[in-house]
Amino acid sequence: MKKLIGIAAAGAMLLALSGCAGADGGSAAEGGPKPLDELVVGFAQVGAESGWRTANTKDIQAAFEEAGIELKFSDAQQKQENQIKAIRSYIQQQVDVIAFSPVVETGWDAVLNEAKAAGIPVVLTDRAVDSKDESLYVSFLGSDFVLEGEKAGQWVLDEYADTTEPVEIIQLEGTTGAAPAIDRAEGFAEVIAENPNLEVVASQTGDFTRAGGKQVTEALLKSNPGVDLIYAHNDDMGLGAIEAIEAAGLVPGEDIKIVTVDAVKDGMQALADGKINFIVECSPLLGAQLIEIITQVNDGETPEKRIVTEETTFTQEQAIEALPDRQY
Ligand code: GYE
Repeated sequence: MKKLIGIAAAGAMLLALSGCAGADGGSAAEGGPKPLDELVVGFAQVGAESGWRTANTKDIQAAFEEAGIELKFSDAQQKQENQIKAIRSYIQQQVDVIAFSPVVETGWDAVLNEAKAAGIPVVLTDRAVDSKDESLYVSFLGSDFVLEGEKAGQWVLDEYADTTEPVEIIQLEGTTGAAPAIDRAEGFAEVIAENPNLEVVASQTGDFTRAGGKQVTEALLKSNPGVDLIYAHNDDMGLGAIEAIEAAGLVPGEDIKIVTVDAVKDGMQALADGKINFIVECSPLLGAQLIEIITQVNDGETPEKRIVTEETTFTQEQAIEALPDRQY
């Protein structure tokens, strides 16, 4: 028994001495915490597909600047292969921490195992990965997308509470396979199922872009002339839908109601103007919290595994009130 304890203690000591940054919990790099101005973080961003993403990138870059931590930043143009390449290059450069927002949920295990083997902790920001092995990342910071979908669904449920007629809904989905597209569809479907009159008659991806939202809406308006409401997984696709609706000679917000997610400035303006009817907020301001996680990892502390962003919803009146102070 004594011997066993001795071996265990020796093992623990060895681990402590090696200072090996286990991806899980991630102790600091060898020799204890580094001064912040010596830390290097690689960030693999999704792209620049939306107003949300632009605001997110700006906020992250500003937070690093303020903290005095070096940021290596890459834009994957919404392609998983580009993100994987960027992560591999960060591993090769032996950065201290890798952070990324996975464009889709699946297909990350191989590269995340490479990061783990190299002793580089990984932080997920904004979007989740669909991996059974939670030791592949130290923390996931971002919104509860299912809840966002539920909030959108709840507004629709309330809006049509007294309707006895069928309500035709078009859903503009985000990027196929992306966590926010999957979860926002799921939360919405669950809630509107309470009223059998509410029916999603068509659902297609607009890839979270304005152009995508416009193009899909143009086509779907032709095949679904009786549509009552559009649920767009982000503001940009909703803004594209507005263009398509107006081009078809209809009035957005009246002839066809629109519900979106994000609450970026352009979306909020359209809500204030009555062209969008309701927005569920999704905050892109993740920079400060990301710095906090990185600092904890550097200090050898274990950050929270899941940090959920706090968010609200906006009606037209609330948008008018909030717009003057909106940062993004
Ligand atoms: O809602 C959308 C962006 O992942 C939460 O991605 C993010 C989503 C956001 O393109 O506008």
